[in-house]
Amino acid sequence: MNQKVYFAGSIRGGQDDIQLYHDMIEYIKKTDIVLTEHIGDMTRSISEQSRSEDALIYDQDTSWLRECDLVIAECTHPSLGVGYEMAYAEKFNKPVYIFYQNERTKLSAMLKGDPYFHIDTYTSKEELFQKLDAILKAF
Ligand code: 6IA
Repeated sequence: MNQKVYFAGSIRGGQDDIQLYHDMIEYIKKTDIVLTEHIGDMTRSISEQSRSEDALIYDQDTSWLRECDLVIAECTHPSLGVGYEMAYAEKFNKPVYIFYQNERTKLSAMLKGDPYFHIDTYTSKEELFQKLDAILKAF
């Protein structure tokens, strides 16, 4: 209840799963706080930002990663930024829960091979939400 969740999902890596991110964020928000709601915002464009805008995004996101209680990432769609965030969260000892759809992707060995991360697969949104419930209840 009221844990600060950093939700991570692909943006420039590709937004094929933006509806899924949106639904996950809305689900988590029923009981907890999502610091990164923009990930599921279907109204904003990902047109190239300037380097200074990128620096602001980096500063804000890394600050939220240091502030959050836990990280939840949907990693079916590969993203350099999400991979970076996973390593950054580990550096600050934040609990990291990674979900992906096994039939759609081969998760990077750099995530799968790191015993620090809690990694799980799912095949339906219902199953995913049940798994989210179990995590959020434990906090
Ligand atoms: O390399 P990627 O862009 O796929 O990296 C995605 C990850 O980086 C997400 O989990 C975000 O936390 C972070 N990120 C990447 N771009 C942005 C961004 N752009 N704003 C905030 N965090 C970002 C501007 C807003 C966008 C919705 C258009």
